[in-house]
Amino acid sequence: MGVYGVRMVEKRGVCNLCEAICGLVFTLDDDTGAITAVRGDPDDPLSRGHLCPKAVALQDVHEDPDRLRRPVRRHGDTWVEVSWDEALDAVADGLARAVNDHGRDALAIYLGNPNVHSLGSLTHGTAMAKSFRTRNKFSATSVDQLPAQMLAYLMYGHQLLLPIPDLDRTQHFLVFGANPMASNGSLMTVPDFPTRLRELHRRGGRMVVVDPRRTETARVADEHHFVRPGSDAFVLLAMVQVLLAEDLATPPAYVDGLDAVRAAVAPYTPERAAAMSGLDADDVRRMARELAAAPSAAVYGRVGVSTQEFGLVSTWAVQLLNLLTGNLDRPGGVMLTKPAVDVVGRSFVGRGHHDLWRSRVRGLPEFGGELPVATLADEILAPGEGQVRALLTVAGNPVSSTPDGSRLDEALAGLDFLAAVDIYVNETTRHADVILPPTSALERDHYDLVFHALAVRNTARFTPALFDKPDGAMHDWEIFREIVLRTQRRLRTKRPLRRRLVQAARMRLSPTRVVDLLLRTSSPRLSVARLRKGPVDLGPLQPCLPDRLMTEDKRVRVAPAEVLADLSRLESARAPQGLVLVGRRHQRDNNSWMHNTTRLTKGRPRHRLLMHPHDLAAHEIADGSVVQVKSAVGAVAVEVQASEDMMPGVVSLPHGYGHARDGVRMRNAVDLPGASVNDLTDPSVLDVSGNAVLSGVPVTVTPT
Ligand SMILES: Nc1nc2c(c(=O)[nH]1)N[C@H]1C(S)=C(S)[C@@H](COP(=O)(O)OP(=O)(O)OC[C@H]3O[C@@H](n4cnc5c(=O)[nH]c(N)nc54)[C@H](O)[C@@H]3O)O[C@H]1N2
Ligand SMILES: Nc1nc2c(c(=O)[nH]1)N[C@H]1C(S)=C(S)[C@@H](COP(=O)(O)OP(=O)(O)OC[C@H]3O[C@@H](n4cnc5c(=O)[nH]c(N)nc54)[C@H](O)[C@@H]3O)O[C@H]1N2
Ligand code: SF4
Ligand SMILES: [Mo]
Repeated sequence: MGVYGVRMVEKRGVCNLCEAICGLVFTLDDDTGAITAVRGDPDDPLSRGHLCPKAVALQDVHEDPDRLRRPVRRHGDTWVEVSWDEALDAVADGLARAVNDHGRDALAIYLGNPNVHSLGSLTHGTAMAKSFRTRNKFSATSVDQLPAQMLAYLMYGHQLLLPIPDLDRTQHFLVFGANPMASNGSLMTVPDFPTRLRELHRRGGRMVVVDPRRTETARVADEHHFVRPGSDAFVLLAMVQVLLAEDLATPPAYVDGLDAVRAAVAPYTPERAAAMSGLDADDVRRMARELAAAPSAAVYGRVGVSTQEFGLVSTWAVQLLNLLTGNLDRPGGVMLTKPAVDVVGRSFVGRGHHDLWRSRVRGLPEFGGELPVATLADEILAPGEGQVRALLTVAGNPVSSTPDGSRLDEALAGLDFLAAVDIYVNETTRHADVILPPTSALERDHYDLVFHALAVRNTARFTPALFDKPDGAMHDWEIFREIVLRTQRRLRTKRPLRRRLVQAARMRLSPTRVVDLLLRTSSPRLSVARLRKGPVDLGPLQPCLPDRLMTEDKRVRVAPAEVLADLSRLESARAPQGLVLVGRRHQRDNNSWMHNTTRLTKGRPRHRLLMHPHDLAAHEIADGSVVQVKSAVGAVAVEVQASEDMMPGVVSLPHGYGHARDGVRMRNAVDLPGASVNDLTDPSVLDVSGNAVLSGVPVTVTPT
């Protein structure tokens, strides 16, 4: 019984918005079923009661009248609700027509970020994507963590063998290009970073941050260094060079290629790093020595390190620092996880492969079956055999999230057919012929297959849907199943009947059933029924190398040829003249969506260009004025804000804004169109992994 005689019930749930995967407790009015409160679950062994403002906004998304609940078809500029049957048939017709008329590669697919946050996407969405057998598969991976996955594949033998900072035990945390105070961590599932950092300080540990902006994380660090965007490789390699030159390296026995590393890093001295990066040579040397001297240390690099011109080399250098200081696989260092459902060990996710085929227009190599999304517009626009004619996007917004979004925006308008599985009309799905909206996150069962495998502690949690599936709604996995079955039926070249039957049977198994089977056959043996009683703590990360390596000889390849070859490109890098642009995230932003919840958007606008006062003065720009920011590919008008937190020479704009195109306001935003930073980022410049370069973009800023 609650207050005023209103009957309240509490239900466990989860926030699937970011990688922290916080366990939640929802309070519901038992009579109306309405959510009356959301709080962090204090009994959750991973998130320990944490939540951020976005969790509360899950309710806003759920209740948002602009969230699509029925499939819609576009008629000119208007959307018409249609039945599921009509919508699914129209999608299958459109996709199959492209394949029948122009071949399999004429159908492209783009998988956006929320796919990794939905159980149904992982169990059924990836199977759907595979079933198309197109070479034109794209995802948010290549605007995010592709260098990390490629390097894990090259060094450790599996794209998801990603060593995770053992944050709860480390004594020294060295962070390059990440802002976990705002992002809550990435490739490091770490709910409640602020408390965990306080604990680190309490046990005498230190955090050092290297970032071109004095971020929320830099502010609470023991030491912060500005770094010129894109120059991390010079700093990181110089640190490796110091470790080796000063005989401070203590690598494990199971590594191959150390001599090649020694030779490769020899030219990268702290003095050279200083000239390129703006850090002090003595600081670089000291940082290397302190790393070697720390009882335990974890070096961590994230979006700022991977979405830049030398993403793969920088990511490699981060791994080398951990490995050479003996911190790989050491408590308090960086460790591999052992989740209840071991997606790596059980081959739920493949090891990866590289360069099995190349993109048609630019000849860019695939990784793990995907091509760099920076070239999606080329594949749509360039005529010829294999041209993309139809596109299916799932939970993505590449017009806002990938480089030169404006060009992609134009390209999408020219497609024969575009279908989207999405809950909003956004900058991308507005071009769709049909949008298929799945149930909301609160209407779905969840078990986190991906982020348990990237977490700072081994735990297992299953959360049943908070609300029943409403009448006339479909779960995402049901939509994927129908797309596969209906499209296959229409294809002229059919796959063998047996394979189709096996596939159909698989697609009929619900995600919860799949997870249950996986849990029951894992060690320790768990089940969905067991986890319905509450989450299970499997303890801190455990040493497991070299056993867990997936290379054939169970040895780490520390000098992959692909990385060494890219050093020649690094050799020719020049420190940029003029201003460069970097991105930023705010705790109350979530990539390109959720700008339509007032709870998250009220207050001062956050989409301004930050610029150092000296730079403003040098360019004769007044604080608060509207400026034009121009790059090689485009220009946007934004308000500028003076900020001492910026490194001089660097300006910062958050991504995910730009919600009005051609004067049309999208339904994923209320009153703050802002400008899209990806109208400035340049798809012609890529990291060798194929990852987009979103950081260190040369720009000019002029008064308007
Ligand atoms: N310049 C610049 N660009 C960036 C970045 C940057 O730092 N700077 N960051 C990059 C990174 S790290 C990422 S991950 C990408 C993200 O880029 P994307 O994945 O392309 O885009 P999101 O903004 O995450 O859009 C997700 C869409 O999914 C929809 N959605 C939400 N929940 C669901 C659901 O449950 N089911 C379905 N079907 N749809 C749903 C939302 O309506 C939204 O339109 O952006 C990248 N782009
Ligand atoms: N609130 C919130 N949380 C999120 C998200 C969100 O949109 N909002 N998105 C989620 C997603 S999809 C992801 S991938 C993660 C990302 O998680 P993080 O990587 O922690 O997030 P960012 O804020 O992008 O941090 C990148 C940092 O790199 C810095 N940087 C830019 N260029 C360089 C460079 O060349 N060198 C160095 N050393 N630093 C550089 C930037 O100033 C920025 O501080 O966050 C996740 N969590
Ligand atoms: S940190 Fe915030 S957005 Fe991320 S999972 Fe937790 S509550 Fe959700
Ligand atoms: Mo991301």
